[in-house]
Amino acid sequence: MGMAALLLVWALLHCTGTAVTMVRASHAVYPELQSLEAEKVDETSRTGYHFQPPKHWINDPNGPMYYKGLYHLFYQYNPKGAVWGNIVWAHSVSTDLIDWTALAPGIYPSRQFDVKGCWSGSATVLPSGVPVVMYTGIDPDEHQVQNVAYPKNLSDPFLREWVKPDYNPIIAPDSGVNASAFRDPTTAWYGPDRHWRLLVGSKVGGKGLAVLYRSRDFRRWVKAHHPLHSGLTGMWECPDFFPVAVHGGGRHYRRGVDTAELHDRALAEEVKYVLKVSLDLTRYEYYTVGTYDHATDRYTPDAGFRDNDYGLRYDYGDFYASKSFYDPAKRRRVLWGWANESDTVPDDRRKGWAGIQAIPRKLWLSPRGKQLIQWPVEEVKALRAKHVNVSDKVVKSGQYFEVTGFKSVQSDVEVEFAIGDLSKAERFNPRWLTDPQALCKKRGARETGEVGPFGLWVLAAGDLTERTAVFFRVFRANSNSSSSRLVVLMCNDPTNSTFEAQVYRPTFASFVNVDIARTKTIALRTLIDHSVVESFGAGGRTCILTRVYPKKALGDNAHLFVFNHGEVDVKVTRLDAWEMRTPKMNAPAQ
Ligand code: DQQ
Repeated sequence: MGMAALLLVWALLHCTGTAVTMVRASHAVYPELQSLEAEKVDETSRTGYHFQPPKHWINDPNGPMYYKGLYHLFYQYNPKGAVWGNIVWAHSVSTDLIDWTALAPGIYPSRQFDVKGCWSGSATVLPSGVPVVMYTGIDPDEHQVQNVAYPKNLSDPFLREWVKPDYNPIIAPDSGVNASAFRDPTTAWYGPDRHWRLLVGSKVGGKGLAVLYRSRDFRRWVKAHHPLHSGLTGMWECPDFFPVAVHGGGRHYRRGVDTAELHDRALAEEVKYVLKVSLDLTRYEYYTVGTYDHATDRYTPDAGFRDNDYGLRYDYGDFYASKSFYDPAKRRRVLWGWANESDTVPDDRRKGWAGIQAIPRKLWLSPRGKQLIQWPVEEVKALRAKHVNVSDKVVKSGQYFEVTGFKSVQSDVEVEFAIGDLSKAERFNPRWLTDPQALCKKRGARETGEVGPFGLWVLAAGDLTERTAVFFRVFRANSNSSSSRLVVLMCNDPTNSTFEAQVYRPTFASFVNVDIARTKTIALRTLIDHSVVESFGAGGRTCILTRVYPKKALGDNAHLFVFNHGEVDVKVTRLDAWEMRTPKMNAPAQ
């Protein structure tokens, strides 16, 4: 059963007395709850340094951009309640991606072409420097149409007011398009033929589509004869298409490339392209890296990238509807993604809020071009406060220790493990290759092994009755041969994260693309923030975000441990952990 179906069943089981229907947006809809204002905000599990508004429901990040010294983040928001509905583009600004100021919603239903909702979309900064947002409006017939909006006052760096031209919608579903599956326009790019291009997510039957449109003037858009790409994975939401620098291209490969530079021929030699889609059916995303032919408008994933449900993901946990943008101030590509709650709808009503954004991540192509790498933006380090350190500490088989002297409930932890004897790694069954999540469930943190499980218990009660495990396990792909390959599994196991029985607690996992036989070490960075555990394995090669709701491991009662349930000893070569300060998180503008 897919994740969406599971969530629906789970919602039905746990929301007795609450009418639930699935609408075409694929978010669960609770008509009688969506306009019930939060009476109070329960702070118990609220995050400290992850992006969230003071109350109510949020989902997808929209139209991120940098303009006149400010980072802008819009996001899907219900101003009236803690469940999905009444969707507007809430708007926040920041000088550093850390401290955020809340402005009034930027885009909200006001015209026929968006009267029933302003859904996801993107920003494009035109060569003239004018930013445009393109978004999906829901019209009176509940058709999904694409609209543009321009800033009212270009000299206002806050871009507070947006004007929707009368000529909207600029793209309406034609007869060949499913009008209830036609949404989430991308940032536009400019081709050598002087045409703008953009993608709209859609589907035909079971096939997901990135429908391509072209325009000379950003006003009249014409559908191309073929989509940029498609796949048999159901509806494609929130497509994202952008260039990434390749290693050895002469410039620094970690730098970002602007979509607006796509037509630059010299640069074209030095870039690959990323196509990411969000799968409505499973609520997971996947991406491929490939080549894009400007002349034919064809995108071809490179060999080795699985172009289906088993494809690579930015994040193997709770991370959806993501969107990247090019940051000209630091010449980097930055990725935003929405992390939904894993608690129940009654919990969200009681809390008065639901949803956060993951920490913005810098994203680049790995040196060999085999995957993307992500790392929390460097600005996050400015939040680091009290620091503790552990070095060269051996964790013997079956042992664990607590990292003391700091408060870990809101912290940033970097640790490196050295493995004593890799020759003892357990045999890997090739059947596991396609389903690391099932493997993690089968071999959870409590299952002892040979090399691993070892890792962190975070948001743990002092007596360990509550704990979330982030850990590694190493396997040997071919038992007796000296040429056998080692397979590293990274897992997130929240099975024991809370006493609260109703909470959804999936294990999340993926394999980590590292040559551990050579390095003999593996690194982990985990951002812990009350109800979110956001982990970056092997320098950002594998990322897993999970939401957890401890009852006991709260505030000063939340502890951090290092554990080793493998037969083989591991050594913590270094562990650095910092308490994290709370930034200004969406205080209203004065
Ligand atoms: N959320 C938006 C849609 C998008 C979906 C509606 C993805 O535009 O397809 O809130 O989470």
